[in-house]
Amino acid sequence: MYKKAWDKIISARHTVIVSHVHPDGDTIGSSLGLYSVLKKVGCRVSLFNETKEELPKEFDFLEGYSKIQNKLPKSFDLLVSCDCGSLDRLKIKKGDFEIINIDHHKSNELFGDINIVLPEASSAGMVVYKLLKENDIDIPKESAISLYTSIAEDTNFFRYGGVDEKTFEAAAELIRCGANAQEIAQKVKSRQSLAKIRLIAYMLSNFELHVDATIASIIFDKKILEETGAKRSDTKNIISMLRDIANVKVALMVLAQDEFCKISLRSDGDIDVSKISIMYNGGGHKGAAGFNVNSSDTKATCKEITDQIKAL
Ligand SMILES: [Mn+2]
Repeated sequence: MYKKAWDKIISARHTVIVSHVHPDGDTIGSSLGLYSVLKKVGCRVSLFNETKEELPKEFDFLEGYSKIQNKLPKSFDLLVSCDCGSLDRLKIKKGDFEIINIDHHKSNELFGDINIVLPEASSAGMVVYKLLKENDIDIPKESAISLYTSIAEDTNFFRYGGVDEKTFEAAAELIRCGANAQEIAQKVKSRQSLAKIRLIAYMLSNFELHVDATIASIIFDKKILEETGAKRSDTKNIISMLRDIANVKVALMVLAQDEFCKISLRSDGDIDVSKISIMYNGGGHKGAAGFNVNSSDTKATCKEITDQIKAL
């Protein structure tokens, strides 16, 4: 599978690497990690993301970041998706090209002609790393930086359950290839927007607790986003702070969008919150999941999901 995939990638006339909508550090880092290797060996490669305007700024130091476009090139014969569980997450329809699907979501719909889907991998970056290693490919420094970032980001800097010795072996090898752990942590974690910090301040003084303080919830209405100047991408992961409160087992964020609510769930690992997201056609993992609810009533939606968590 790894050899077949690599042969296809290396012999393609024009490859497009695609990251998922509302991109996070894993989808960007894994895409760019592969991009840098292909550039180095002289392949023709483009980068696509449907929601380019939402690219989180903290990853702007990765090679290829500024090359990500929200328009597909006129012709290409291979599409490689990184960290996408379904075609819907790419916003691309099948066409006159082959698809290699690189992912680690257990809910992956195996939409590729070749599917390299490793549910046990802690990040999509790990899957790209494995693909390169299985083919004895030298990892250039720029690629190592992107892959390390992807792995660090999706494991919340090596804190989540999926982290195992393989994760650290890969991280060690990527550092040998030129990634600098301190520099990456500084760039990703210590360049937060003021709007995001103000949103966090709002969250910390307005969250609610339920069921003997085992569930924490926060609602972000449109008004608070306007007041703080925060964008949807600024809300990413901030509810893990509520999950980190002693006694809290599950944290819930309800974010008002135009006609629906975006839900994010984080658990301490004991409760599998992906069971709730599956009911709403969403995706995710045991400790972190997200989905949309077709309602613009944030309060009612918050109650509905809190009841689902209680039932779990
Ligand atoms: Mn991921």
